[in-house]
Amino acid sequence: MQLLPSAITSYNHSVGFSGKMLSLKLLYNSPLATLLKGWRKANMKEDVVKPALEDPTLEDDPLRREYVESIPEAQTFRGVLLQGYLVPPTVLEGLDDFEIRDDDVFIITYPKSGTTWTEEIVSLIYQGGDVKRVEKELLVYRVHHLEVGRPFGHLRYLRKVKSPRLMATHLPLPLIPRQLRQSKCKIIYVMRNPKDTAVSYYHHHKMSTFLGNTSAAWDKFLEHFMAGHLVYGSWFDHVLSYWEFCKQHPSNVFFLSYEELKLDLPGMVVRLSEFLNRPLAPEAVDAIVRHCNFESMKTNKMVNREVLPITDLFDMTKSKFMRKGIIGDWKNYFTESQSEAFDRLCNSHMSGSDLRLVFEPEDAENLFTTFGRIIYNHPERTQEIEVATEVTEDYEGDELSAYEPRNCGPQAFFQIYLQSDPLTLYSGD
Ligand code: PPS
Repeated sequence: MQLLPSAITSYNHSVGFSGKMLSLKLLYNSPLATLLKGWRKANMKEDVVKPALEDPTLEDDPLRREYVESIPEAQTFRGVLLQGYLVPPTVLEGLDDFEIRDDDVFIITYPKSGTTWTEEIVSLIYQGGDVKRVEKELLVYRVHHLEVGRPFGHLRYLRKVKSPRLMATHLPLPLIPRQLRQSKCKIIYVMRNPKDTAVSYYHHHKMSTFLGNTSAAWDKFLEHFMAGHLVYGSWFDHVLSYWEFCKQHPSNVFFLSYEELKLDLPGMVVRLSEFLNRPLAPEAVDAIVRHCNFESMKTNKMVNREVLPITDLFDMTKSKFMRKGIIGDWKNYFTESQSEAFDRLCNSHMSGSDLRLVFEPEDAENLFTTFGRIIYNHPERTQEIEVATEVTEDYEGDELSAYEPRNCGPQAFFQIYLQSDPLTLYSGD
């Protein structure tokens, strides 16, 4: 995952390596690693972190078992599947009590939803848009990752990072530190439509050593995605619980979508900077937009994973990290019947939610032109809902009716708002 380089570079600092000298396989397959594994296993707190293959329910679920077996050192953290490489169980065990500072900023995502993009934007917002201040420093040194880190002392390292700490995690809501669940700092949650997320994650599995460099066919991978088998769990659980959380903590949680970044990068940079109380001059916004468009990020070695102090983290012959960067690539992968089955799954998961999913670039554009956002969100929420309601009345249907079966219209927003507890939404709980 995007998080891993941070771990490697942190580890590199800690052990004094420089250059491409580390190897994941070496780290995890040396005699020392075997000893360490034995020690950890003996010291694991029961019921918090477990070797995933010891889950007895896998016996009755050969499809899930097949996936779990493909992930090196797979583990579960309070029931959610995580990769084993560079996610130390000791870190996971200490996360609940990890102290959050009021001026921390957390970027939270399901993998492949636009994490790196948002990290680079936020990092630049904190540099006032001064691109020179980030062009020689790997992103992983600027945005620190919560659960993925050096084999020893990762949490200690995070505690020492100077404020304001920019941080990131892929962990689902019930697993993040308690004080983060209490919304003690600013959180940016980024969502991407699940069909494109699945395609991007599919390629990520192929290229990533820590995900087993799988050669699984797309059809099989999609089955795993739809069943919620993948590392970091079900997309629906992840997104829906954070969406409810956002509505309960509107001033501290900004819910953003990948599609919105694609459709209006300057507008989203401004909104993010205002949310973070770091307003930018127009020239600074322009600089960030130029720096963060896909073509720039694709060739930017500070973010594109081509420069990493480890030799076998990614196999870039299988896929590039900055792969396509578009809305709607899913159409090149989903068959018609897969797409229909996926829509049915979405409808069943999303039927109680007012959160909108947009799969077609044209739909995204229409919504964006109409409402100014795809997602309703504080602080403009009230105003947007007013606008949305007016537009609905004028509309007589067509564009909006496409969303009504999913109960995602503006009226549904009122029905659902503040009714549910995001933590209980999570089926893994
Ligand atoms: S990770 O590994 O979870 O951190 O990956 P993440 O960074 O969340 O997502 C990677 C996808 O985001 C795309 N990306 C971008 N798209 C458009 N513009 C910009 N600037 C940009 N930066 C990253 C990246 O290409 C991956 O998507 P796919 O669809 O695979 O191309």
